[in-house]
Amino acid sequence: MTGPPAKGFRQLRKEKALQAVRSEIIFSSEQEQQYQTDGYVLLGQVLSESGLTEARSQLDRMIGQLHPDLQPDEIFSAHQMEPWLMELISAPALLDIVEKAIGPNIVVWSSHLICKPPQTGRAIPWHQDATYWNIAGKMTSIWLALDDVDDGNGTMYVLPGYHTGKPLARRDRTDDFFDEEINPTALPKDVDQRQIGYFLKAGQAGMHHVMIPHRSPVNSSKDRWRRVLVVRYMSADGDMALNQYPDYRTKEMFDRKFVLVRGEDVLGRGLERFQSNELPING
Ligand SMILES: O=C(O)CCC(=O)C(=O)O
Repeated sequence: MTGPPAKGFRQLRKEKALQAVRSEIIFSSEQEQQYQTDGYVLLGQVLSESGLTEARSQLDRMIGQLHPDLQPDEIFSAHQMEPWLMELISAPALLDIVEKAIGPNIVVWSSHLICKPPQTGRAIPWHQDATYWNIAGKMTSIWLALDDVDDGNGTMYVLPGYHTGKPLARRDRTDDFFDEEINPTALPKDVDQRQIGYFLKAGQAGMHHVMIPHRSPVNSSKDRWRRVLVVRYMSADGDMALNQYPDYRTKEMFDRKFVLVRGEDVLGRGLERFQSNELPING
């Protein structure tokens, strides 16, 4: 049983005059510079009020359908089966920002809904994404809060300026979810002072570089969820690396699909193309 088919924002838009991603997000040259220098940048309010309400309700439906063996922080690449998510992550206003980071030919490489329930939401140790993924090429992640997030409910922390050097030394962990972490001796001694927390309101987002060290604590709050969508975008000429993920509803494995959401399939790989229909409501 997987429940009724999910609708896309496209269909919901017709029904409810919905525009999920605000078309007037500003991404200034100072923000672009900050991304280059620090390896992350905050983007302000990305979702419209109606977009946030709709995304939360879709996500709650999905969490209700979650396979009992999976945790709510293990919903991988659900945009491949959830049209609303595919449309959200390919909204032109978001891609305009992603383009500043990785160029004009953009593939959705994966997405991850990392939802931490109150009291039980897990920590993620310091790590650099690229060292896990066996990829090469320009890549960036949009981190979108669907709840207000802070230290208490397990937000993310980044270590600015550490995305340009060699990968930091790692050590093994005995944990299925995260089997490696940056060795604490490779982090600066004053990491607690240097780290920057994403203390965001629901609907706000940040963008982080694939090599920036980052982590998140447990959700220690009594009753606040931490629901976050992370989307990984890669330049269409990148080295993409095959992978499989469990379907969040059935645990059946499916192949990661590389979806071209802007620009050209420059290496002629036969990438599937998806074009968002999201336009301003009055457009
Ligand atoms: O959101 C988090 O808790 C961590 C996110 C993360 O590890 C990532 O975006 O790569």
